[in-house]
Amino acid sequence: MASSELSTVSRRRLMEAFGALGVVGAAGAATTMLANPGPALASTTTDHDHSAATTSSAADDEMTADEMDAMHEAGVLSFPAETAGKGGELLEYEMDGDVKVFNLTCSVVDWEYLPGKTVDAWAYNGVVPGPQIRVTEGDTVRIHVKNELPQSTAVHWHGLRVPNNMDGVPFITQPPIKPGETFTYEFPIKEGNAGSHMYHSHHNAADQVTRGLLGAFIVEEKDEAARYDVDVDYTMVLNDGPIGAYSINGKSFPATEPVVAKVGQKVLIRFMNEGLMIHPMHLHGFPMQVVALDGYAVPQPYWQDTVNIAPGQRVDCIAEPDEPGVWAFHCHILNHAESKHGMFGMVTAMVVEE
Ligand SMILES: [Cu+2]
Repeated sequence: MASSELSTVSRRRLMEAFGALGVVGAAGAATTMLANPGPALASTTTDHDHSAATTSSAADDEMTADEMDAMHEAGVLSFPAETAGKGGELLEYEMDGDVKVFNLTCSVVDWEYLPGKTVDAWAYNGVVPGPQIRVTEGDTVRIHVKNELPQSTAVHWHGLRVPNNMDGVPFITQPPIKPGETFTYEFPIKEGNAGSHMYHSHHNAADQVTRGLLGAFIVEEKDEAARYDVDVDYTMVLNDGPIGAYSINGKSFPATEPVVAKVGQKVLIRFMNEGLMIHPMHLHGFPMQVVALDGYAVPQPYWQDTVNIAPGQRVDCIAEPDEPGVWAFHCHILNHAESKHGMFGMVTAMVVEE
């Protein structure tokens, strides 16, 4: 399903759900929202850029309850708000003999993380997160990394068991990839290294990664019977920093994408934290079974409704929704998710249909 199609369909479903719940307070609001979806609403009725959201001001303190409610409502009703650009789509490759050949170009792009709000993101192939690399144990990959940034860079394959000289750390395992240069990584994907991994800059990384040089690198088991048996396979890359302060897959609420599932389905969430802070992700409605940490199956899966993901960690969880509805799904460090102006940042929803 194309992303724009998903976004449109989900907005209609959400409006139906909100209507059924009596959430739409102002008379005719639902009709208005449907006629004038997301972006215009979000940019004209309220300011969802909460980069400094945790600070209070006299103006905030003077807000009436109705004014505050109106800002909260406008944010929710514009979800999922449309923005340009979608990261994390599968990266295509070409075969050279038995080798899967990928191309990544690092450059600075205008990235719209909220309707009408853009930031100079540092991106792989123009998107945040970078495109998802998905391969199989036993493959050999070759990845050409072209640097069009104003700084040097290098790519670390986080969680992958690569030969030392492919590890992507300037001055430890390779020279930095200078502006204008291309560096080629090539390594076999070892058996036993299946799981949810990542790739990101390992040069001036606190800056380069949080600006957007990050992506998912997923390795499937060679044995198909050993792979996850799920209906939805969703990767959720968390980040904090220049892109809207707090983001999920490169977007801030209400421009985040809902996870859509049906009652009874198994929903795999691959949490990945590329930010500088911990993010305890809380799913309303039902717990998630933690099945793997950093790509390795846990000896005994366990249930949580709030899954803490530290920087660098990946946590694979399977939820089995049993109640339909729109279920909030957010970081539970509450000032990563909500201010007086409404929800923002690290917030999305799981939309469960009958
Ligand atoms: Cu958080």
